Amino acid sequence: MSKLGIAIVGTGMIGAVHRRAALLAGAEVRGVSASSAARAQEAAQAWNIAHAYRDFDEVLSDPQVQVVHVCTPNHLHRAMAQAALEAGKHVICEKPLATTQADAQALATLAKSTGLVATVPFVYRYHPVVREARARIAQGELGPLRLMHGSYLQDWLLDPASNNWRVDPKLGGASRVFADIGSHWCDLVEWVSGERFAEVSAAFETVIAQRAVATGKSFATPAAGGDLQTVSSEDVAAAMFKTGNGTLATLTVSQVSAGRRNRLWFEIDGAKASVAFDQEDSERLWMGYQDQREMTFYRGPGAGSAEQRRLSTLPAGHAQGYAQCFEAFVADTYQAIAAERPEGLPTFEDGLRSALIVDRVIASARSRAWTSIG
Ligand code: SOE
Repeated sequence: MSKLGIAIVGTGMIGAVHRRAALLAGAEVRGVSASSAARAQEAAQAWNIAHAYRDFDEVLSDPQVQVVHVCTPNHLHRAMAQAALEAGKHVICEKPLATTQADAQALATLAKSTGLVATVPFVYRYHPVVREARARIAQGELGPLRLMHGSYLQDWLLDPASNNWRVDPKLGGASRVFADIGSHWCDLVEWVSGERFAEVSAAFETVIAQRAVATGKSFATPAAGGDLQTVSSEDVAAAMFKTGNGTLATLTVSQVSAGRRNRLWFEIDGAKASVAFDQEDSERLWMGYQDQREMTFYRGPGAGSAEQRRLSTLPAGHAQGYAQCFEAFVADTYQAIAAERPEGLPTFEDGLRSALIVDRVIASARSRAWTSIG
């Protein structure tokens, strides 16, 4: 069978993650495209890829490319994903799918009408113990849910000298911390709990009013003493949700919490048991009971739900993490192209759901009122 031909568009940190996952899933990386031909050349050399595309149009007209991986800044997602689908290519588009709900809706509608595979990397769904939590909740092990809570905290924007294209609403969208990482938490908690948020009350704060002007590189810290830029996107956010079942949920999100590098944490409390997951300690799942028992489920292929075992590609005790999640997500996307139906694959429909939540969170933060999610 011939290899699936793919192109990577965007050469920042996440483009490199896509490239590695694509190679491991057996694809042939036909070429790479970037903001300039020179940058594409640089990446092609660093990644050992034969071809650097002149521009995005050359990607679209390459008949060997069946899948386009859109790894560019957020404001480019809509136009690129749309053009790729219209050119008959399957698409993996980085999250957020688009910077507005209307654009995400247009993409989801287009993807559906073409029948092409179109996915969004909500990759934390691919932690094996997250699948375990989902299976246990679905089987009723927690009983009716009483409360959901958690946070997603990072510190890479704590230093006022640090900056990134995500900080600029023209490139990143109207929301920064919520759309960038709060979106992951909401996707994960809705998917694991099986409940959907129906209303929200949210608040945003920009706690660092000015930052050094951003460089073109992902996650780079500019040299101190340069020009300053006024910040309008939020550094921290708090949100209260109520699900359609009436379950209350609270979420705290930050990119300025010292020592918290990528701490996505959630706890779901039910009438019979509670379950908690910490992305930075992702080999285990905690469960607690009222009769003074606690249980730790360790990731591994030898026990637990079918999906937990399927995604445990290494033996227990041989730590898996973010990279394996990404690899499993990309492999499942390619499986879907081969007409399989892998469980829990996040599609443009999930990207649209996320865009709706982000839109409502922004509306609530602006109006200071409980807002329906619909
Ligand atoms: C930066 O905040 C970032 O790379 C996000 O954009 C990712 O989606 C998240 O997985 C890790 O942090």
